[in-house]
Formats: sequence, structure tokens, C-alpha cells
Amino acid sequence: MSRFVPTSRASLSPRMLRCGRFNFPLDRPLVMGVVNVTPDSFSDGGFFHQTRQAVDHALRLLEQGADILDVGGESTRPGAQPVPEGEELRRVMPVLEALVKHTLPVSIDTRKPRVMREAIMSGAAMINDVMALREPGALETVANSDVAVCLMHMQNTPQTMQVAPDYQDVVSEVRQFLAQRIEACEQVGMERSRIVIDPGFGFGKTLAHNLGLLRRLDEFSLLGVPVLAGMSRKSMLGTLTGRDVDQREFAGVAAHLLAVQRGANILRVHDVVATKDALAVWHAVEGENNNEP
Ligand code: HH2
Repeated sequence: MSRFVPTSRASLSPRMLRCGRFNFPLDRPLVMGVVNVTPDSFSDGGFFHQTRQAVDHALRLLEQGADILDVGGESTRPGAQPVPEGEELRRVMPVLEALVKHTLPVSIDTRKPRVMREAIMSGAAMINDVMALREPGALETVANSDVAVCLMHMQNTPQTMQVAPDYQDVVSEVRQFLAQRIEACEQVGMERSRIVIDPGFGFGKTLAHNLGLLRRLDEFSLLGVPVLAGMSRKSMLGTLTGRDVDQREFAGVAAHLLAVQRGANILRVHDVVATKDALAVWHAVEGENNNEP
């Protein structure tokens, strides 16, 4: 396969992600390991609910090769009930504090400005927001810091998003939304080198919408910031394979490799070992330093 990159695309390709005191080169896909400190997450709810278990799990994911950890204290699965601010802080802050002591890059998965603020003060490197900083005060909170942000698209709220997802053209509507959120960030002074976008697989989308987004994921790279893809263990994989949530690892690897082929820069996954192995093969064939005879 040709390794020629058209000039317009090459000049748009982000080279570096700035996350507080961490800088990630984007010359290979990064792996974000999921750490849910919740009793009710769809994928691993209750497994890592206590601080000690969550920290051990996070350290294990790092040993397995995760580049960044995404710690969340509120499930956003379809129909999930919102968690009060105090309870979310009680879940995530001790885990964050334990991890930053080891100088580890931690993302906090939250939509609440107060949780963002406290996390940033305690050394989080990134805020991952399924609301794309639309809650009042969220944009300013992140702008007044040096952390990175992941802006995710969601139609409606977790309570209602899967009732009747509706788009004329899912790819252009999601892309337009993300372009507007990038612009909102830039207007309050955030540099693009701190911004990541995510089409939000499963967040107000049918299977056909999810597949359309994956098929045309390369169109999101044209926005000029890194693209994150998160399909790990999601119901789209269950529908395609007929498998339960704890048996979707192989399907997840396939989906995420397809995303990388279409330009994804960050993969948000539960199964780090399998993802890293797949990326090692991908990199040997497609990476910049392959040993082409
Ligand atoms: N998916 C989930 C949660 N946060 N953040 C981003 N940026 N992209 C995603 O696709 C995404 C996300 C849902 O997965 P999980 O955390 O395993 O489940 P739950 O929300 O039930 O805790």
C-alpha cells in the first residue's frame, strides 16, 4: 500500500496531544484503558467499585501497555440514573489521587464541572466529557487549565438516547456538532493541541448509525484534531456477534483495528492486552518504520 499522504491531509494531521504535564506523540495509536469505579457500568459494573480494586486494576492496565487511564464514577449506559456530584467525587478522587502519586496520565470521565475542577486540581491530565463541555461552567473550567479534553457526541441524554435515535446523515451531523464544539473551545482560548474528538459510538445511535460512523471515521480526521474511538464491549458488537458483554473482546479488536485504519488516534478499551497485540501487528505492516524490503 502506498505510504504517500496527500499534502492537505498531512498538514491537518495532529502530531502531538498535550495533556497537562504529559505530551503524547501521535505517530502511533494510543490506548486508553477504562477504569469504571461504579456499581452499575454495563461492561464491568461492580468489579472495581472499591478504591483499592480500581487502583490495582488501573496499574494492571498500565502494565499491559495502556498509555492513559480513563477513570469514571458515573455510568452512562442507556437508562443509567445520574449520580450525585458528592458520590461521584467520593468514587473517583481517591483513585485519581493514588494514581497521580505515581505520575501517571489519568483522564477523568465526567460531565460535571465541579468534578472536572477538583480532578484538574488533583493532577488529572485529561477530561473526557460525553457532553462535550456543554454543562454550564464546563468549558471555562477546562479552558482555565492545561489539561486535554475529549469532546464526545451524544444525541439526547443517557436516560433517553436509545429511545429513538434519529439523523438525516449521521456522519455529517455528528461531524458538524464536533466542529462547533472545537470552535467553542477555541473561542475561550484552548489550543487545538489539547482537543480530542469522539463520535460517541452507542450514544444515541442505532447499529446502522454506529456502522456508518465507523465506515466513514476518516472524515472526522479532517477536523484536524485527534480522533478517539470507543466501541469496547458495546451492544453494537453484541448485536453483530450474538455474544454477551464479557465475550466481545475479539469483535472489539476487529472494530478498533478498522477504526485505526480509518485514522483513529486513541482507542478507549477495556481489553488492553488484546488491543495492544492487534496494534503491534498493525504497526508492523502499516506503521511508519516498517521494514519494507
Ligand atoms: N463510552 C462509555 C463511557 N465513556 N467516553 C468516550 N469519550 N467515548 C466512549 O465511547 C465512551 C466514553 C461507555 O463505556 P463504559 O465506560 O464501559 O460504560 P459505562 O458508561 O456504563 O460506565
